[in-house]
Amino acid sequence: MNTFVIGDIQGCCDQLRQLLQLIDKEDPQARVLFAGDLVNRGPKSLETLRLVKHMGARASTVLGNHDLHLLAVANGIRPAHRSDTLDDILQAPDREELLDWLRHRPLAIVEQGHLLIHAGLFPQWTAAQTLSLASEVQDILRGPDWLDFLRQMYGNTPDRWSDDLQGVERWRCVINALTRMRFCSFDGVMDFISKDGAHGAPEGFLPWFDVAGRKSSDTTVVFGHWSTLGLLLRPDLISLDTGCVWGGKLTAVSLKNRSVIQVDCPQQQRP
Ligand SMILES: [Mn+2]
Repeated sequence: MNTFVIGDIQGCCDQLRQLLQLIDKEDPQARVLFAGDLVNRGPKSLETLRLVKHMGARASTVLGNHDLHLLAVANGIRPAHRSDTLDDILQAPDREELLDWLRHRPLAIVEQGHLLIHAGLFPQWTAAQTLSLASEVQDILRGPDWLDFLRQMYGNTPDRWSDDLQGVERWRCVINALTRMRFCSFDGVMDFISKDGAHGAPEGFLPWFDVAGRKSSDTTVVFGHWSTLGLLLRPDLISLDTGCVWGGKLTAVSLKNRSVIQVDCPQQQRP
């Protein structure tokens, strides 16, 4: 069976439908994985959420920072941002069902030997440790105290991993890496400022996946989140965010043979 992974959709549901049609032509049974950020900034977040949820067991998605932002805004924990396009979800009759479904999505998935996350990993994490840490935070998001955690989730510290971190600091560090990280220093400090491409690293930082000795390098890591990096296909990496919402493309890559399917997208937002 073939599995396709799809990058950040951000509410560009028309392009998602086009892409799914092209995938169906290749293999109507194919499984579909999403790298997160299903919603926000694009025009049709509600339709996108409904579509992916409706795909049921055929599809899986990991949570991205925009998906978490939706949960925070819907619960009055974060103010809506000027460029947010989440109102259609917030006013939908099925909003609670959709938000509840979203909250139960994982932060990391392993499939066919590939590790799927939204953004990045610390260099000292193995693939197995990443899954285990993701599962700790998933349990919190799915548990009775999830709103308490969401209230304390935002913040840029601690910005380096330690196995000794406990409680909220531990979970915040994990979720920031998995859903926000782009650059990391040689000794494992996350940067939260630069959104540039691989050559725009702040002094002393480099793309998280190029840190020497990265312990997850024996597993192919698949991720989105980084539109200025674009499509990157390496033996150890698949980077999928090709800037759909910014007028780039929406991309699917086959995990079986790495064939690439892309749909052109009209510009919905200005950087
Ligand atoms: Mn993102």
